Amino acid sequence: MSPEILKAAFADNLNFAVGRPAEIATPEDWYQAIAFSVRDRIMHRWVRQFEKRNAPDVRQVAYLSAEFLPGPHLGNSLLNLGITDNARKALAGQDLDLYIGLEEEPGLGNGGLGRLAACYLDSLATLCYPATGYGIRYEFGIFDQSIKDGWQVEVTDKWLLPGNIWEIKRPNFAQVVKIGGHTETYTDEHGAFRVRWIPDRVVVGVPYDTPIVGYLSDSCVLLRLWSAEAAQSFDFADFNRGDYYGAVEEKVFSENISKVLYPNDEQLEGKRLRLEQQYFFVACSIKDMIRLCLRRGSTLERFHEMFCVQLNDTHPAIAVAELMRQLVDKYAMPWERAWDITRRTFSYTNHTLMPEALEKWPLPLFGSVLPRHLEIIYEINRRFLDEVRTRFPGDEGKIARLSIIDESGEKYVRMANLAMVGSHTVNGVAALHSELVKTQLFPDFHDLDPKRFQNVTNGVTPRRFLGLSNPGLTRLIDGRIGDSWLSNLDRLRELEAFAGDVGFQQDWMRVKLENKTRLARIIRDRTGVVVDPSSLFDIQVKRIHEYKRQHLNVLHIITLYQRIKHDPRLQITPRTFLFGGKAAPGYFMAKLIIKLINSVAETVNQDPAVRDLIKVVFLPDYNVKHAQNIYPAADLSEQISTAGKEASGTGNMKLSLNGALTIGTLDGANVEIREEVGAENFFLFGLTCEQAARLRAGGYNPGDYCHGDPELRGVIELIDSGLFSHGDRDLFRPITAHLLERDDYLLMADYRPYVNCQQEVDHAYRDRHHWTRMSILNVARMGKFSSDRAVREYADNIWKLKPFAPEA
Ligand code: H53
Repeated sequence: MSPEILKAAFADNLNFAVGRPAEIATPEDWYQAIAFSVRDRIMHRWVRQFEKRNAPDVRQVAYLSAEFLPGPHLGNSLLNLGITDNARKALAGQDLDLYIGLEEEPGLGNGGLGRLAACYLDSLATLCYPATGYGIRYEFGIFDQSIKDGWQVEVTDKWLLPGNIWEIKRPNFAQVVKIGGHTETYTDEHGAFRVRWIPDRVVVGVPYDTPIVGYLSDSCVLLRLWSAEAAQSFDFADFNRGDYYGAVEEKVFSENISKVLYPNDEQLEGKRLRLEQQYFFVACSIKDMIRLCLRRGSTLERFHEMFCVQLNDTHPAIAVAELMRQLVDKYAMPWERAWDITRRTFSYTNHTLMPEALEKWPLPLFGSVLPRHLEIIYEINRRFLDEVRTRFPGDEGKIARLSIIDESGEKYVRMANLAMVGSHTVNGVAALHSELVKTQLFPDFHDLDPKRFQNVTNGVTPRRFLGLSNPGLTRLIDGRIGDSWLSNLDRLRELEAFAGDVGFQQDWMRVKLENKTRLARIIRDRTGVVVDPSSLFDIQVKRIHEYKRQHLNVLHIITLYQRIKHDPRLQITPRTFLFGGKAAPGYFMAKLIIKLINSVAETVNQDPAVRDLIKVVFLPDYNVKHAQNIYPAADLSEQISTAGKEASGTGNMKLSLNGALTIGTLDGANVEIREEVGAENFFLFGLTCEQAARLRAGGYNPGDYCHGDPELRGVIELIDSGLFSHGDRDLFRPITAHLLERDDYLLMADYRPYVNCQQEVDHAYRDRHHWTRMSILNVARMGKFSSDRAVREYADNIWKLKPFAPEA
């Protein structure tokens, strides 16, 4: 696509789509004109693929996810189309990056899980797999975070306010969804006993389609997000009676379903609306697949040959019961046949071992929203438990644990058990996690059928997280090994040959310094804190959660502060500690940790005795867009969760891919990152998962660690002294008391090994050539963590999916 053609396209769209002549066009107008031009090119590919996608023998994957976090589209689509440079030329002197930066991101997810879904769409498109991502078009995505007086303040997200050029509304594919009510039995015209669901209300799901273009691949996948609308805009009976508000109520009520994303990451919220959201998008998606299957002339007997459906965590697990309902109630298929098709259709990814994240719904709530599904789940469960009883006669404990219904106290529907029973395969998201899924989470299911368990270690797209975010490093790598590595990340290995090359190391350091200088400017503009780009950038960006242990990082910062105060001549490697991440609005401890970080920052940054040796920054509103500026500037990546708690992590991969060295525990994918990059290029500390379990089993007493370590005691006392809280000795007491009395996440036990390991980091950074060599080797050995590898594993081992043949 030549610059001239693009120039003409931009001018056309400015005139005819945006309606603003160039003389008066604002940067927002230009953004829109460029975005329309890019969308046209994506649509061209999408339309060209039509026949391939609709060929009778094409099987496709439907990726069902309550969250997608794609990030801004424009920059990435230009990159994937291979037209960034020509777009720049076409704009002759105008600032393309300014326009790219204007785009609001769709924050339709909380963190790792939603971003993973977006990376997988990028890879599915790049590798030419036929795929659709199905989800919810939340009107309000994840809240924007601002910081007031050190506390997190949530501000509503308004991503749709400027309009969304990338989506196309498809009212002709709308689906009607039932909710609530009751069921009744009847006899059909053939004399068969049947059940029908009489709902309380119906809602219409309208799909909005966003095509996602692959990297230099000629291929697109579809992101189809459902928006809830009222079945009728007004209830005319009420309206005619003059009850205007009553008439509008129904509309508002219906539209509530897709109104707002629940802002909890890994914490279940047993709210009716959340269950309705889950059912809403699942029901629309399953019906959409049935429509497509029938339209292609296939019978539903072959549904599982046309579609494989991946359940991204338990949020869409109700799909198992919904497909059964459709096949049995609507299409009158015998139960056994329907169950066979269902089991062959679904596979389930587990993303967490945290008990508070495992979804379960109180039976009365579930029954009042989905009365027919509850009956179907009882029947699935009855048949399943009969099988279990024949294999393990008399083992009532096992039966209770395997049952989809938790009957130990108040009764619940366990969504993970439903997903397990209804899927042919379950996978964890990192090698360690997948082992723990077998041994800790689902040991009884594993006994029953070990073959069903697989591992697919997560991956991230190198296009967005290196090609787009870090153009300096991308150019440097291109210069040494050519440019095809972005679609074949294993080729980064070729960089190993240059790890000891002093000239290359210098270039590498220069790029890192440029990235840090850019981030320093952003930090200054957004927080007012001035940081030195030549200091070590020590970065922890992720959701705020006690298990991720941002407060362990803070304990280290206070340790250094204390040391500097005690010894005014102390020399340490100057460091900038950078934090970013949102806390769930109802998660008190996480919000207090944010306040603690900001309070320590305020004290440390202003204290002249610190001599600028350490700076602490909390960068507000961590999201995909901001992450793209942060990863390239990191020297050190903090991956310090309690072993056994982080399922995988993906930020760990993005940071290492950008040349940060990791300080981390043997948790999640850290284990595999360390295996790949080499133990000598990774700063390991802390208890292993087994050691942690043993410690807990032996009666863990966190207070002993504190009292036995004067430096740690000093740190806790300093927090309790009110030094960081303007004399308020109680403000942070919930944190310190928890650490001394319970310490669920073993910070006290891991403190000393962590602080000592940080000392090694401090020494290592002084030898900049050696550090840079390690950094190069980290990048060179990250090939495994491409989402292309992960998606191929899903396609080959779970979905049995073939890519489209390349264009002739
Ligand atoms: O999923 C990521 C993992 C990460 C895990 C995260 C996650 C959520 O973001 C939300 C819910 C959930 O159950 C898990 O915490 O470790 O990398 C993608 O697999």
